[in-house]
Amino acid sequence: MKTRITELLGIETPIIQGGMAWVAESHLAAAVSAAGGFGIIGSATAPAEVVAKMIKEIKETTDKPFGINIMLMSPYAAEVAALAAEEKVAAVTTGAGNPSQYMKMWKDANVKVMPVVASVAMAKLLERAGADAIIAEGMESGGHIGSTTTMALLPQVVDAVSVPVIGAGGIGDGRGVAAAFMLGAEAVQMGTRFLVATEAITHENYKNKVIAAKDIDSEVTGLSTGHPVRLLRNKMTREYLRLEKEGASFEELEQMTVGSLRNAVVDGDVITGSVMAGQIAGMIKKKQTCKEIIDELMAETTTILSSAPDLLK
Ligand code: TUI
Repeated sequence: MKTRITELLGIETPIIQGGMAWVAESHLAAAVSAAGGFGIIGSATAPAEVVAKMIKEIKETTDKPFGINIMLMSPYAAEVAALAAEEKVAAVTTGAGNPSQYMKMWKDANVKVMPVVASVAMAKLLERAGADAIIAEGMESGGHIGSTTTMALLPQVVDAVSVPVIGAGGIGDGRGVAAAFMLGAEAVQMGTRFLVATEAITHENYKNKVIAAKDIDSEVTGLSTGHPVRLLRNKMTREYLRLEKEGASFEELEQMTVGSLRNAVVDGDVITGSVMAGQIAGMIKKKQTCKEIIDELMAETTTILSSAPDLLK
């Protein structure tokens, strides 16, 4: 498939891996890029030196293009943003905020900029600021989310901007990829499907919890504090939601989750840790390599798109 996004990034398949905190390190990103997609290092709250090491590792593994996700709430966002420009990575994606202040630095270094947005207003603002593409992420996603679904958000963002749009949130297989294309997307970004990839360093307990999840097994915490986060239900989410209902303060709630994502991803604590995952977790049944995932997605997508005219018969 050839779209403005595959051309912009120099990739073979329009599949971008989400920049998942703690999960999206060099092994996963390299495997996705090597398989023809676009791998992304999720810098999350890591300092620049840690991200620099991951960039070095990925460059030693593959010559294919890859990107860096910058989580704008990180205390290290500015130094990682500068590192992305110095290293001239193919593209940066940003999340959880407005990256306008870094835009000139990235453009000057010829780094493509693809901010994640959860609203039309932010998409328009960032197109004006120079974004090369927009990632429209619906609330079906895992982690930090907005409040609109992919089905509703994606076509509205496509109508509002002229740069190419990438659909994200709730896409788990080729049916979801084809649907995103029908809504006007020129690529998709997927996180949850890659959480369980063979190459992902995600702890086996975490992978097994995603595989065991059913359709209704995610919860959204933090709605009362303005920081909504989607995770799979466990002891931590039950306790968090109970405290939230009782009117606990932001600080008290924050205290509960400090280090909890690392505890789940790295140490496998899926009981009191944060098991971030999207609503399509219920569709994920097995662990596969990134190449198997990408090949399967593209085979399903092309079958669906080429049989679409049958619907008119
Ligand atoms: O960023 C994400 N997903 C994430 S970041 C993350 S790390 C984290 N860890 C613990 C607690 C909270 C976060 C886990 N998952 N997705 C991209 C995304 N960006 N979704 C929504 C947005 C967004 C929201 C508001 C983008 C821009 C925005 O603008 C608000 C403003 O006016 O600045």
